[in-house]
Amino acid sequence: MKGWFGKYLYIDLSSKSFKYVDIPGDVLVDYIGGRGLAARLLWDLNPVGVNPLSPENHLILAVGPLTGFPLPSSGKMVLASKSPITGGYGDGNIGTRAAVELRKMGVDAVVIKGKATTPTVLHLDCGNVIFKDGRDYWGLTTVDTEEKLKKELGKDVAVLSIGPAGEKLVKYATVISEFGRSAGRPGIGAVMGSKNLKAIAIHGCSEPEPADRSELLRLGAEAYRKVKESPGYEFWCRQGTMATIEWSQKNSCLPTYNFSEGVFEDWEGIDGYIMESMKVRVKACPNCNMPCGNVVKYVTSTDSGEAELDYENVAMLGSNIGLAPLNKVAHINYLADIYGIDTISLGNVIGYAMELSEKGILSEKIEWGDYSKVKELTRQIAYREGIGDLLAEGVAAVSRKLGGDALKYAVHVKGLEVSAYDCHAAPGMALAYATSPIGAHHKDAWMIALEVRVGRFDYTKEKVERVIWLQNIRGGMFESLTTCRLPWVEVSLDLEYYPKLLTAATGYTYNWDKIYETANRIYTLIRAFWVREYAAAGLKWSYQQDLPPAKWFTQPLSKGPLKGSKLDADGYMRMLRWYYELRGWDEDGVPRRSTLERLGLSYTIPVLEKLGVKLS
Ligand code: PTT
Ligand code: SF4
Repeated sequence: MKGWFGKYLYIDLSSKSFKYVDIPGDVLVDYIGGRGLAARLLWDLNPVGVNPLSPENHLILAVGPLTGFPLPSSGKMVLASKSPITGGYGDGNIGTRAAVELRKMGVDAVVIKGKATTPTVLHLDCGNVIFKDGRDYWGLTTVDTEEKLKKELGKDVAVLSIGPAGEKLVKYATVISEFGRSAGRPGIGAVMGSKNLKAIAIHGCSEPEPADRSELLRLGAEAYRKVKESPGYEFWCRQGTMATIEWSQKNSCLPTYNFSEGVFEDWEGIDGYIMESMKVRVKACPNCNMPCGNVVKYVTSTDSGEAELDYENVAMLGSNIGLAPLNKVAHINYLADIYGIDTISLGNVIGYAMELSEKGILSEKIEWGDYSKVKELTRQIAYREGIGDLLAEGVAAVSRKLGGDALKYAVHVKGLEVSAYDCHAAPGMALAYATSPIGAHHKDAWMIALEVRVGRFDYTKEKVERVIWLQNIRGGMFESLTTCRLPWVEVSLDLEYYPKLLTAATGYTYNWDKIYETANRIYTLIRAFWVREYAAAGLKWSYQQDLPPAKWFTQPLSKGPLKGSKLDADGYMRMLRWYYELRGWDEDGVPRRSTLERLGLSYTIPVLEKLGVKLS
């Protein structure tokens, strides 16, 4: 089999054993890799209803048939597991040399189960697995862990590690690599922590073999050239995702004061131009020729250092908590990276605590933009000290615990905090958040960009079709290839390259029909996984799980050009029903039997039925 290796590495931390397992060819063709393969492996291997923080939950590291090949931005990988913050499917995508090294281990995925008796570092070395004593590493930050491991194992190893937050099972702890790349918003870092797994150090030596090397190289070289020739290339390399601060402010969707507003009075203090004035260097993921990892040097009256900034980090730790200017935001970003906490959820949780404090629901005084308090809270969350222990559970859990009015201000979907686009005037983006397969995240469908062009207040079927198309391309295709989607999104690299590259890599003909069908399969399988896990927990799946936060329906924007805007509940429900119809799911969002059969997911039917799920 070309393009893929056709096997995964299965590691059991409890018994300190490992084996290689073949993956049937049709599974690879039908799920491609990355997210698709991870979703299939989780369905097959995870015991139904497993506690996400128990040894029986599986952690999956998956690459795809394009990972590591010389083509634009191919140094990405997916980390997936049953999520401790949502109880459903969770994953994240990370750009790091670990992706390339993992592929060179001669596998398409690594699957980890069990729990080590003492803190452990997994050293994956050219096909061999070494269970290294990790006690000297436990308690270290992600930066110190990576530095120490490279000193010990050599700089050829690529490292994925957790910080104190993962060790303390903070529900939105992530996995960090290369001092500022992060993945696994739905608590994948906590899953590692629950397994006593501090880090994974990888060095591989097998080279993947494409089916048609010369065609792959030709297409890759041409695509690299097109990226560089793009009119947007130079500005992208200057600001990267940070240009979005100005764009969001101008379009009134910059999350501000816990998603109460779409504009922030101090936005110029945190925008891409300020970032440029602080920039000291730029980092890139492997095989990328449009680097966007903007590293800045910051100095405040109490702190100084370097941090890698992205739009999401700055919006959530800036405007959403009323914090400016950028040097302060950069330091909080740095703390999140070294502790291994997701910046998006952190900005939500702190913003939520600030709003609850303002409304008198929390007795603790936590004021908007209070830099020292934000630093203290970030540390308390990472180490679960004081109020940090409650906040470490995430917005949904805090709102359930406090009850009453606290529920009105909680901004999340399915338990995952919302990323950085306010949706008071963006029903399509609200639908994208509400139907994202991991809980609220923008990675699957960045609908707001289209809504800004076609109209913010329409609840149309065209928007629903576009949400599904974007989900299938971004969350289905790119997450499974696995390559960065930004060459397409940001510098308009022609999408047509991807089916051609996939065909050249695998020798299997991937046309658009095949890619859409595969993406539909992946989305429906992930939905079946959620329904299965809810049923196993005694909960009935309903359309209520696909609703955006109540706040956007009930509390209109009070300022900015879209003052007075809020979502319309009837319009939203119309869109949700169209969404279900187009996906072939019933009125509660459960896949129909005929849809499961058509997509080759019949194997899910007896499992769901045994749990009492009624399939229409
Ligand atoms: C992603 C989410 C994002 S999305 C950002 S910034 W973004 C935040 N980054 C964090 C960080 O940094 N530190 C931290 N402690 N927490 C963080 N949480 C947030 O995590 C990222 C880039 C970006 S920057 C984006 S949009 C694109 N995302 C891609 C994707 O999802 N898939 C894909 N095929 N290509 C992508 N390309 C872009 O990659 P999660 P990265 Mg990240 C400091 O992981 O869990 O998916 O959440 O991967 O290597 O950092 O690259 O404005
Ligand atoms: Fe990484 Fe940015 Fe390049 Fe994508 S565009 S591969 S996120 S450096």
